[in-house]
Amino acid sequence: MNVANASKDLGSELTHMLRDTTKLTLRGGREMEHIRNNGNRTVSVLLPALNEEDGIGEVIDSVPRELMEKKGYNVKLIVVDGHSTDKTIAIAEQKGAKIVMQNGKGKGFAVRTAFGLNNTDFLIMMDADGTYPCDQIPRFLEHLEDGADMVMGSRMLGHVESGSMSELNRAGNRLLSFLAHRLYGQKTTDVCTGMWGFTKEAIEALELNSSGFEIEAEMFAQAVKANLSIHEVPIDYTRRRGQAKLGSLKCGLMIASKLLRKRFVP
Ligand SMILES: Nc1nc2c(ncn2[C@@H]2O[C@H](COP(=O)(O)OP(=O)(O)OP(=O)(O)O)[C@@H](O)[C@H]2O)c(=O)[nH]1
Ligand SMILES: [Mg+2]
Repeated sequence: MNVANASKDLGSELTHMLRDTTKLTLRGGREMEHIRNNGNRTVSVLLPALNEEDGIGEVIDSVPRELMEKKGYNVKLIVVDGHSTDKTIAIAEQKGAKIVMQNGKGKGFAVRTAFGLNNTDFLIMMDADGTYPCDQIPRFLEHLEDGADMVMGSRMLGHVESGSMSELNRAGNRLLSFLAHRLYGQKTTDVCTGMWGFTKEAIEALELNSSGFEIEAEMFAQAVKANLSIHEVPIDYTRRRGQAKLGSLKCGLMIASKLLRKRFVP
């Protein structure tokens, strides 16, 4: 081995060592923080539900509670119910979830009711119909721990199971996400997503007044206005159990109108 090669090898060895040391320090720091906060960090997993007896049990069972608890989180499972007339509440209660009855009518009212009661450090929200990947909750928490104020799961960056999203909904979502990006200058590929993560402070910063399915667009708009740090995470999307509650065209128009009003009306 000549001198030039030897010094090159030594240089690259040193670079690796330095990188590993930095990693170790970071990891060590994080672990210490987790130990310090063990049992103190609280997370709510929030499921807005209206007549979801076919999916809610499976969704609750799929929340990786043990893993989250092992990581030092205190986990609360909350179902905010829209006055379901089927077995949704009974199933959720039997599975150990806390039931909150929403004020008003519509998903927007449900989310606002639950946000108003939140007292946990983090909150992860997802549909109760079995379409969103519960196993990704820890990844959302990692982003929140790493400095995100709000995390949006993007189905457009993940895999959408055939039959889970109609062509109309897919096209509408693309159009609305494009509109949201152009109006607010913040990239989003899935402004209608149903899987979100928030810090407590982010929830407190969001001023919301939606009653229905325009709530997601409003959360995005208000988060940008409040200068929150928004992370987008790819997620897969699967077929729903039970009946959809969303009427595509009317909801699409309400979402577009919400995005425009929040941008231009003070
Ligand atoms: N509490 C409450 N939950 C609601 C209300 N409307 C819808 N939801 C819930 O909000 C979530 C989203 O509604 P979905 O019907 O799944 O709408 P979507 O996900 O856009 O449509 P799909 O892709 O067909 O599932 C589901 O868990 C519903 O049960 C409501 O008025 N109150
Ligand atoms: Mg759904």
